[in-house]
Amino acid sequence: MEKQLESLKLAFSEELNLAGAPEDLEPMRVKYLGRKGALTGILRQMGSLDPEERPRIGSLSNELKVFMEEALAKKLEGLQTHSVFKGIDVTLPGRAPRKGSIHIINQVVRELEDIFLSLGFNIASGPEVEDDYHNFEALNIPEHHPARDMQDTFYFTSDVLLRTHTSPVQIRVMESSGLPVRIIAPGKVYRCDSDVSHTPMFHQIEGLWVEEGITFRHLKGVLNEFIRKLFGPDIPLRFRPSFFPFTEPSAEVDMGCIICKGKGCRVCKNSGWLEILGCGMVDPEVYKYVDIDPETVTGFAFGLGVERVAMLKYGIDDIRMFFENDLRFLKQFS
Ligand code: 2U9
Repeated sequence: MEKQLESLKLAFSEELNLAGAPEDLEPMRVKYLGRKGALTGILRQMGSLDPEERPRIGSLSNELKVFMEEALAKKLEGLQTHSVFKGIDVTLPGRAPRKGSIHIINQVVRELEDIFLSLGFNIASGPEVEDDYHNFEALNIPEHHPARDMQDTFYFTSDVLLRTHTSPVQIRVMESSGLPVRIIAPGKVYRCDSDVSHTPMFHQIEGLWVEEGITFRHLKGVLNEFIRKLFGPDIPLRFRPSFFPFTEPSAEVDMGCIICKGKGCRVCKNSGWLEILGCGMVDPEVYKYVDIDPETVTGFAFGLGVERVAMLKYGIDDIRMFFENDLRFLKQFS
C-alpha cells in the first residue's frame, strides 16, 4: 500500500507539471482527491490492513492529501498570474507613437531663413553664452549704456553673459571671414524681462551686408522684398529715424497694418502701422573693432524679433503662449 501511495504521488506530480491552465486543475482535484478519487480509493482499502500497519499508512495518506491540496493551490496561483496575458493578442500591431511637429517659432524661423537665402544671404550662428566684448564693446555699446544694466542682461560673471541679441555672431563672422559679408544670424537671445510682449528668452534674426558700395538704398530694397515675400506684395513700408549704438543712421520700419489694411484697429492702436524691425548703416566705429577699413566698405544691418512676426502673422496677443507648451495651442500649427 505504501508503494501505491508513492506511485500515486508520482503520477499526480507529473500530471500537475503538464497542467497549463487554471481549468485543468479541478478535474485533477476530482481525479485524485474527490469522493471517487484515487487517494480516497486507497484509503477505502485501509480496512484490509494489519491493525499495526494502519496508523502509519493513515498518516502517510494524510501527508499525501495535504501535499496534493497544497500543490494544487500553488499551481493555481502560478497559472492565474500567467493568465493576465490570456486574451491579449500579442500579434496585434502596437500603438503608433504620436507624431510630433516643428514648433511654430521654428517654423517661422525657417520661413524667414528661406526668404533671406533667396535674397543671397548665408546663415551664420554663434554661442548663446557670450563675453562682454562681443555682446557689447565691439558693438559700440559704451560701458554705462542702459543695455548693459543688470536688469536687462543675465550675467554669469562680470565678463560672461547670455547674449542679449545675435549681433555678436556678426562681429565674430567679420573677425574671421573675409569681405564681402552677407549673412543672417537667427537664434535665441536672453533679456531679463517678462510681460505680454516680453519673455526672458526669445528669437531674433539679424542681417548684415558689408561690401564696397552698399548704401541705404540696398537696405530699403532688401527689406521691401523681405516684407513682401513674408506678408504679401502690396504691403507699404515706412522708415522712421531712430537710434542704435551700432548703426548710423538708424531707422525703425513700420508696415501697413495687415489686420485693418491701414484703416486703424486695436492691433495697430488705430495708427494703421505696425512696427516690424529696426535697421541702419553699420556705424564706422564698429568696423574699427573688427579690423575693417570704413573708408573702403560700407554696410547695413537689421534686426527683428521672430515672436513678434509670428504674433502678427497668426493674430496672437500674448507672447507667453509660445512657451507655455499647451498642446491645444501648439497643435493648431502642426
Ligand atoms: C553688427 C552691426 C549692426 C543689428 C540691428 C536692430 C537694428 C534692431 C531690434 C529688433 C527687435 C532687436 O529683437 S529686437 O528687440 N533690433 O532694431 N538690430 S540694427 O545691427 C547690427 C548688428 C551687428 C555688427
